[in-house]
Amino acid sequence: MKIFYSKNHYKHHPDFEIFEGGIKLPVFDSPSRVDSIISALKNTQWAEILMPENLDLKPILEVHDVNYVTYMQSAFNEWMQQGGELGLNYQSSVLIPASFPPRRSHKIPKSLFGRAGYYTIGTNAPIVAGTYQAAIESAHCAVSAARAVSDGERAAFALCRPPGHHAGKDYCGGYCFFNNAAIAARWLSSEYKTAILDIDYHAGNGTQDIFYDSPDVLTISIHADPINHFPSFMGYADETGEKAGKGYHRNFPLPAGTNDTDYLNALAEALLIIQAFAPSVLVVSVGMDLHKDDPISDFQITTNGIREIGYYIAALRLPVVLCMEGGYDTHTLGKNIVTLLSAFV
Ligand code: SP5
Ligand code: ZN
Repeated sequence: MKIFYSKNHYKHHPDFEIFEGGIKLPVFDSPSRVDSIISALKNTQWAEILMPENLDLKPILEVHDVNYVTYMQSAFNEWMQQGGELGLNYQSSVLIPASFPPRRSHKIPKSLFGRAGYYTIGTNAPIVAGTYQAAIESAHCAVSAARAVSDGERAAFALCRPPGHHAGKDYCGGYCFFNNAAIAARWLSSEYKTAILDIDYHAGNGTQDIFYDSPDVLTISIHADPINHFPSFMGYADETGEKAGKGYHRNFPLPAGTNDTDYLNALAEALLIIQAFAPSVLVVSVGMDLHKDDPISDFQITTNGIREIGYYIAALRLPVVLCMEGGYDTHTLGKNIVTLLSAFV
């Protein structure tokens, strides 16, 4: 299986993120996550590890607002200048906004801090010097995997870091900057009927948002109930799309303690909806934070459950583009990814 991955992911390495109460924690989305996956893949007989193609901004701008992309490109340099003026030790700092727009506001301020708030949904998407480059190459991994599948591969894996599914058309959040899976799906959808299945522990709010009024790409997310978990404001069962997209989005919020059987029942229901849509290609947002050992998950999914999830998805007999999202237990992450991908080999 072709695996697309860029070493430049490590250039995105903020030291901390901010949790509720202003608590600074070491980032969960650490570069070592990718090391865990790469070393597990290298121990298989089937992983062919490749660099992504350089596809410039074009496929990214098919999904993201040009002013948001421009903000992402310049934000850290602006922060270095302004942080300097404020007397901060900017070399070791990260850009995290502190003010966010009120409901109904669509004003985009000129100040860096105003724009940072406008283009960000929370304090868990810190920007450092290499964030933009890493995020661009992460998106290129997704499009490269899409192209491999378009060229006839049964499945390809985009080892994206930073992840993507919390990023919307014009916002970052939840460790995500560009929505890799949405970019791959939009790229594929010009030629193929495309569906996205999101199995990350968190609701794929960015993906939901991007395709919410579109009947072209069916989007389905299975996740922890947002009533208790990030991203809190989207991912509820009654959100099914709007306008022409009505009926083309579905959410499956699941309770704390969800085990393999519970999860596979929800997945089977989701897969029936995908079969009824009859896509010719499937993009999967692969978050391994659904595993029982993940530090920010309260599901009870085992590695055997993850194997079954792979078999269930593979049984659709569709070409599949798998994009890495979350998953923060570096001890099990590599093994779980290899277990899932094995279903497609
Ligand atoms: C891609 C992905 O998996 N992003 C996940 C982002 C989760 N961010 C956590 C936000 C912090 C919420 N506070 C949790 C309190 C836990 N007791
Ligand atoms: Zn997640």
